[in-house]
Amino acid sequence: MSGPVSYAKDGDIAVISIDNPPVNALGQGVRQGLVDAMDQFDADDSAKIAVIVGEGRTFPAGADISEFGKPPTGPALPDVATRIERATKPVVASIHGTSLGGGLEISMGAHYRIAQNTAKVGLPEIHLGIFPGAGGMIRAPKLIGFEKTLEIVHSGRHVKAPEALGMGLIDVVDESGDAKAAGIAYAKKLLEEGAGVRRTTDLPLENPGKDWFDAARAAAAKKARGLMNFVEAVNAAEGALMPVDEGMKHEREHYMKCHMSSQRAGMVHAFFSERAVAKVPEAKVEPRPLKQIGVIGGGTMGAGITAAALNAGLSVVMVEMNPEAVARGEANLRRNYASSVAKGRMTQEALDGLIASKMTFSDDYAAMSDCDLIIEAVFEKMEVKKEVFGKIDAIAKPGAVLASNTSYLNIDEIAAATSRPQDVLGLHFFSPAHIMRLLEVVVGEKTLPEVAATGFALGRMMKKVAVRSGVCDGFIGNRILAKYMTVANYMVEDGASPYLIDEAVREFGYPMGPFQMGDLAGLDIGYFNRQGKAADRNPNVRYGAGFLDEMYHKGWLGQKTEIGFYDYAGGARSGPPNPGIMPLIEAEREKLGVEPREFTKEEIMRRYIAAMTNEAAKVVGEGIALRPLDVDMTALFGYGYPRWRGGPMHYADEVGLDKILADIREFEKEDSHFWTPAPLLVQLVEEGKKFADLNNA
Ligand code: T1G
Repeated sequence: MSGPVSYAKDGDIAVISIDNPPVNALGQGVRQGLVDAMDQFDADDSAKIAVIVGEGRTFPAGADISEFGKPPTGPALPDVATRIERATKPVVASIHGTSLGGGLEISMGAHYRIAQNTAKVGLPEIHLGIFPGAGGMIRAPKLIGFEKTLEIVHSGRHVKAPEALGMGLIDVVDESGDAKAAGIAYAKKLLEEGAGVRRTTDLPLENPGKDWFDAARAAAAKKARGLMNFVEAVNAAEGALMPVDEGMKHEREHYMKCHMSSQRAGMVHAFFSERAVAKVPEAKVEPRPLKQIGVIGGGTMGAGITAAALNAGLSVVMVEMNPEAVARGEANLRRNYASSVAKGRMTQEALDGLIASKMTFSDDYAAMSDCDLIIEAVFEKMEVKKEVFGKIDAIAKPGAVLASNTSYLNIDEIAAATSRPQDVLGLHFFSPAHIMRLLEVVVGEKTLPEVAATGFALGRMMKKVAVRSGVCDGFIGNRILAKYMTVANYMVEDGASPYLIDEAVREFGYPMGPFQMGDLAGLDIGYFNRQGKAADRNPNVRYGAGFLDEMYHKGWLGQKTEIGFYDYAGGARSGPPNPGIMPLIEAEREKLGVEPREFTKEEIMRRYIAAMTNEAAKVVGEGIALRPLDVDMTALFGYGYPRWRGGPMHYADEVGLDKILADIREFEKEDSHFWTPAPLLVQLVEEGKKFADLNNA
């Protein structure tokens, strides 16, 4: 037998090995190979028992996701699991590494399961917009019951072998580190004991009743955040109570609804893109070593970056202006761990120990002279940044990487304030920096590849999704954000209520709307930003922020003042609309001479998406983002874009670039300054291409 599955003998034991690196995904060749191996095993009279094992680092980690969306090729995975189960002699699955999704489903098709104690098993399909669809919803309940099945399916978590043993998902845990030898030894033991075929689907299963399933559906719908697979998984699980063939068919029907959905396409795009963002030109360059970093500023951002660095195992020197500010910085840092301590995830002693062993606090820049990387998180003003970088330049050791956490300022200009612009880059963290996954690595004109590589290395250590960005106002994320926020403001002036806009954006799948987000971030930030740019403002460009300036002057800054677009009386995190907002907006419309008109939620989203897509296309066209997928991951991990829509560029492909361009051209008639079509968008439409074509280039 050739191909990724081999059939060998160890005495009267058939050893069926899967060899499809890197993760032994169950692609067509593996599926066919397993069916052939089962046929050979059944026909092989000298074989009394079979062991299925993965070569290399793991048992199969699931279906081959890269086949999704392509025409299906047989045999189908559910039939493979069933073929294994229907073997006429016992079959053992010997698991090491990760047995996930379809990998666990074929293990459950086997009659016995042994796992290395370091192995992890799970059904993570929920993260791909689907649920286990190769008999997993039929067999798992028979092994561990409905409740636990839904818990591991809905969480998608990796279950460590000892826990899986306790649940009954596997039969034996082995510590030898050799899955093949352990599988063979277990098979021998089973033969000696006279163990026979033990089909999972033959096991008895108690019906918890319709009310139980209805309650499970209601609970799943709550967790789903717009995804259909949560409830469909519960529907499929009911198939476990049916005769096996009928149950498998039932599971398949519900599974295919998810598999064929755009939600699945979005989630799979996110899976691959999350990994592809790391594939940057600098990825092959050796980064500089990182052990100790310096953080300038102990405010929200600096304390968040410090916590992220500590969690990554780094030592940190935090520098503030004076002893009082240093004390506040330490308090801010400790506050980042408060909920971990309160919830018992970390003891107070462990936190004190971490801070004592890894932290240095100082009000003197010289304390950072031995740091491998120094990052500033000070006030967002060019003069301030330049002064800080001049001071860093004076004390940093040769070869230290100098980073700015600015969210929009020009990195090249900041770098020019030092004698070593080649060592300077932007590391744009998102607040709270120890929680938010996105890190924009901003590569300046003179930044050396090894310096950029060090930024990515820091991202990896911190488990961030690091996206490479070029230099422009706002980089990838904030530059695009500025455009869709502006269009939201324009719509408010033209007649839409901010509450309707927030609702439309939430219904699209964002956790909050743009005005809720403004309240959360603080409306003074936008105000100062507008003030800073006032001198350069093009008078032909519509302003659109008059009502926001009015709010600033009234002190309605959002959550921090307990009133903004919404009322946060008593420090609440959400609240009813501020009754003063609509009169304020109406007065502004009157001042501007605007006759307000009706907006539907659909129209709101058309404009919102058009603004987002157009700016994103400019960001890609200008080479600020390497590929459309880099924009998608920025939006997902930094801006709350719904993962199941894949990202703004993936979604634009799905809507149709021609449709979006037609919208932009229609809006351009009203305001040609704001709505200039992106050259890349025009080009792609003319060539009949999609953004996805640029990802694959
Ligand atoms: N299919 C295709 N490629 C895969 C893959 C898969 N299932 N899993 C990983 N890869 C690629 C990945 O893109 C990367 O490629 C390389 O392998 C290493 O991955 C019917 C239908 C196993 C825990 O959801 O969670 O079964 O970037 O960098 O950090 O019910 O990969 O090197 O080119 O992530 O060591 C269910 C998905 C499938 C598991 C390893 N299974 N994989 O993590 O390495 S759906 C999953 C993972 C299913 C049935 C349904 C992780 C991992 P490249 P990596 P890692």
